[in-house]
Amino acid sequence: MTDPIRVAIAGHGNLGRGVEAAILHNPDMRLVGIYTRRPAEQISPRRPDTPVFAIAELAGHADRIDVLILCGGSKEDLPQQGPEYAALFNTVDSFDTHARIPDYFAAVDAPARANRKTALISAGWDPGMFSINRALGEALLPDGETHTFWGDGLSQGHSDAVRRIPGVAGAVQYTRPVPAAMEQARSGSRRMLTTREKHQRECFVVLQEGADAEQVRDTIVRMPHYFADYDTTVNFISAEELARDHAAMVHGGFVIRSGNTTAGTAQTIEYSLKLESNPEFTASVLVAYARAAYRLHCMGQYGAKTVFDVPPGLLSPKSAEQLRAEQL
Ligand code: API
Repeated sequence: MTDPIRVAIAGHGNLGRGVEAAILHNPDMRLVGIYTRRPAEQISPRRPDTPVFAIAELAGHADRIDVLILCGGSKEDLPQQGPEYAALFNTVDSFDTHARIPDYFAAVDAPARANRKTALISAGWDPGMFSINRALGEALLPDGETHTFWGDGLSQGHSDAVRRIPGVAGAVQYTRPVPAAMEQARSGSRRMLTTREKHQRECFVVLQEGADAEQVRDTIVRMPHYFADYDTTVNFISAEELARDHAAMVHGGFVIRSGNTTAGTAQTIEYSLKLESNPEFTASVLVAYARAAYRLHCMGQYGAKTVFDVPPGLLSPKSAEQLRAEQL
């Protein structure tokens, strides 16, 4: 067997912990370090022999790491870390602010290319697996309509965005699909549904002492990209309630493409996910893409890449021959 791919984690929140778990299922990869902003003694790795470092040490460790998985949030961490680390490492991240992906791609592409690194951005399930299924659906059934639904579930991205608001001590956000809209999409309807028609958003927020609840509510509901286009409810709760009632991070959803190949001949494609842990599943996707990013790098394909640029065979630990024999 060839040497394992040396993977490191930058950021040890829910996603970072999920990546640790996912690597344990992939014997061709080895976790060589967890890099964190928190004091190292506060981190207890799943495997006690996993080294923990201060994130500032990353820059000096470029020759020890084949792929760095960036596990920070899209609102504030990745816009800074993505371009910075793409100059030093092959990277994989789950940047998920859809409207900003083109700018983020450009910001990561330049340093990655200049330093002959491969940076796989916006992997996960949406963006990620759902994006692939949207593109596939449209390519296979050009005469049709695509519907994406999320939830009922806890969005990591939206929860992170609320937690960054000054005055917020803790928060979760649930994405609630509107049943009537879901029904309509599932019935094969070709009518375009608006953002507001399809989902509602519900936040549970713990305030810091002295914080102004109305101001926090206002900042949430007006936040562009995250909440402004939706009907959003904000509930204020205690830290105890947050810990007691909102620890499960279930999520999921589906992408449907309904189309016609000839008039009167309807075809439907559906891809759906039911996730008991949103971050653990996202982490599993990131780890498969870490393998692919490393292989692309070995093939001399540098710069920023997205899930659209990765042949599916590169995600699998199996060889092309094995895949042809077993899964074609
Ligand atoms: C939502 C979806 C979730 C996508 C999954 C992932 C996350 O509104 O619930 O943040 O959990 N956009 N990007």
